[in-house]
Amino acid sequence: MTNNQIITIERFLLETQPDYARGDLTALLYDLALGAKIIAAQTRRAGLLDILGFADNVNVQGEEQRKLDVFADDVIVRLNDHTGRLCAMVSEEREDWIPIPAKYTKGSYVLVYDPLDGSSNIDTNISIGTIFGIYHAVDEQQRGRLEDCLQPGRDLVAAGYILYGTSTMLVYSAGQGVHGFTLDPAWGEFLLSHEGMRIPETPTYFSFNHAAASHWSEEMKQYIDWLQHLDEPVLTQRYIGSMVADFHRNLIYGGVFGYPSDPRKPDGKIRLLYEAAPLAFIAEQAGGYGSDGSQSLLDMQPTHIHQRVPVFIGNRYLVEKAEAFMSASS
Ligand code: AFP
Repeated sequence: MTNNQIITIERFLLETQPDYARGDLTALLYDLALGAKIIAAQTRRAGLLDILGFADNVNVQGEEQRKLDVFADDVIVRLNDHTGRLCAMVSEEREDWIPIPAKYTKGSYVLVYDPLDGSSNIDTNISIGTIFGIYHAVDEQQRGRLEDCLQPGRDLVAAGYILYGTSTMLVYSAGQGVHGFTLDPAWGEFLLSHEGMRIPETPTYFSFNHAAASHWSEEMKQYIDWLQHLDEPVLTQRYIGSMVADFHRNLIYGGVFGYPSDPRKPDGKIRLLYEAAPLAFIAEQAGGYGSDGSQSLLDMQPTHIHQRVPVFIGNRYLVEKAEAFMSASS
């Protein structure tokens, strides 16, 4: 931990990033931290401002878009489209990938993000989050193309999430461990609070939406039964319905979060590019693992920016056990 030192995210990034990453990548992460502060401030006021309720449009997933989703998406684009650090972006809220306007210098990174995951929880005051992943452009000479956006999680340069909970936390990894920062609302600074995060070897939770149980495959039901009957350790069940919050709790206490496929949702619900892959990257950096039930989420080549994928993520042995059960169905 921090030895009682007060370390801001800015100082941590400047001092811990390797030399090659101290330019654009560090600045990009710092801009995302600024975006987190702006979104957190608006989230905190959601009950006060006329910000609750639905925007007029429906997003590409066919879901009703909450106004706060639109706000968060807009903040991230406006913070990043003109900095000369990115050549493309992908947002859950936009049908197509986002090119950098021709009037701005283009950079060599690609930002993929879900601006506000778990947004159906906003009006009940439950934790929500932002998820992001950062890639290098496939070809830095080009101006940004779809293929720069469609990269497997294994090629992520950095990934992270912001949790808007009882406090606001930013958790990220640039491939050298996972580090967490808590926003001090009085100072407006993210302070290092969780250095070198690791999933505890002994898990505590499993997190699945059991409302779908009657639609699960036999193998899936057997896996849940196995989780429910573990003796050592005995696991307990927690499910928020806001993946960042579920993932974060299981990162701190150990466990497995899953959103499997079923006949109604053959590919599950979670999006590969800007939800599953970034969280799988964090999980691996913290000693855990993310899988679609048969392979690492990080090894999957996305074919579509909004592709969905079944997800099992958390302690490695719990996720590998899911793979073992699921392999019986193939
Ligand atoms: P929303 O952003 O529409 O609230 O969806 C959030 C989410 O993709 C993910 O954060 C949750 O884990 C999952 O959906 C919950 O879905 P169910 O309500 O079907 O369990």
